[in-house]
Amino acid sequence: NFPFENLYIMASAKSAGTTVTFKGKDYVVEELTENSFDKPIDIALFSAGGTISEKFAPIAAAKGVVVVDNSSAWRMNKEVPLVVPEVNPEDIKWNKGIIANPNCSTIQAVVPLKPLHDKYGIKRIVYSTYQAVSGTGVKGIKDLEEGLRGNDLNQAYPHPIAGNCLPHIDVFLENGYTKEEMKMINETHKILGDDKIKITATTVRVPVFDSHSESINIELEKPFEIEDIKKLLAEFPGVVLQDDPDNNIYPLAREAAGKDEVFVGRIRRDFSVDNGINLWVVADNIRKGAATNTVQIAELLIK
Ligand code: 3JN
Repeated sequence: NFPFENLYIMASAKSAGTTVTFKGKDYVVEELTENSFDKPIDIALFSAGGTISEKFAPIAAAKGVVVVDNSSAWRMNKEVPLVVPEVNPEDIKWNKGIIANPNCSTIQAVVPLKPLHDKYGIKRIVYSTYQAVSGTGVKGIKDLEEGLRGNDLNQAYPHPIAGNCLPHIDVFLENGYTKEEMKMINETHKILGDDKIKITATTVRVPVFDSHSESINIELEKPFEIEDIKKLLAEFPGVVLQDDPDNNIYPLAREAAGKDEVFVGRIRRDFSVDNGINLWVVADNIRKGAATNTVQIAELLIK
């Protein structure tokens, strides 16, 4: 239900001429060129990879368009706000024409972390992710579909994904981490506006089609009561508490798929440290992890 007068769909020359139907109307896909933003466009939602964003976001911004960009190209740029609307909506005010949408794994993590950081102060975070193949795109989905039929394609990943867990998302860096792990660490610091938080991450691809799941271990500065944490999370916008282990209720990837919220459960004390807590956090990586968050940013811009 996003309000608009005109909608233009742009893509590479390969897709130009095809049609996209939105709200009962057909739109012909146009080729994206340097002149595309000469039209009276207020907001552009970019999701065509970092190379396209690097080139075309500044062109659009120079013409008065506000770009909401889903790639990692601009996320850590000091001139570009990195926004999750439930967490740091105020940061959109200092945009200079480009606003970055965080990585899917970061978005769903920072939503429940925000109220904890505000009330108790976060000292350290340990992220362990269980990420769906849809995060890789069509090839990832095909590898899992075919792999489940006993036919390992290995087109998206260096190893079979069916029946496996691959501790390898995006490329390996010199420090031994993957780029996905470093995205989670760096983006969390920027969104929460606090570089002092100690963070480590292990990101893992699992044979799940939709929704990323995350185990988040947190050390807080101040003591807390578990019931207060549950209440705080239940009341936070965008969070749905699913925490009733006696009735086998906890967040699940298949249930989160197709939904816009972040689901949180298995909330329990980490007895191994002072003020430690564990959360299990699940969200649709394509919705809240990408599209929903982008549209929420555009809605904030209109407001
Ligand atoms: O693998 C996932 O689950 C998330 C993938 C994200 C991704 C894939 C290719 C390029 C990104 C991202 O959003 O960080 C990028 C990128 O723009 O760097």
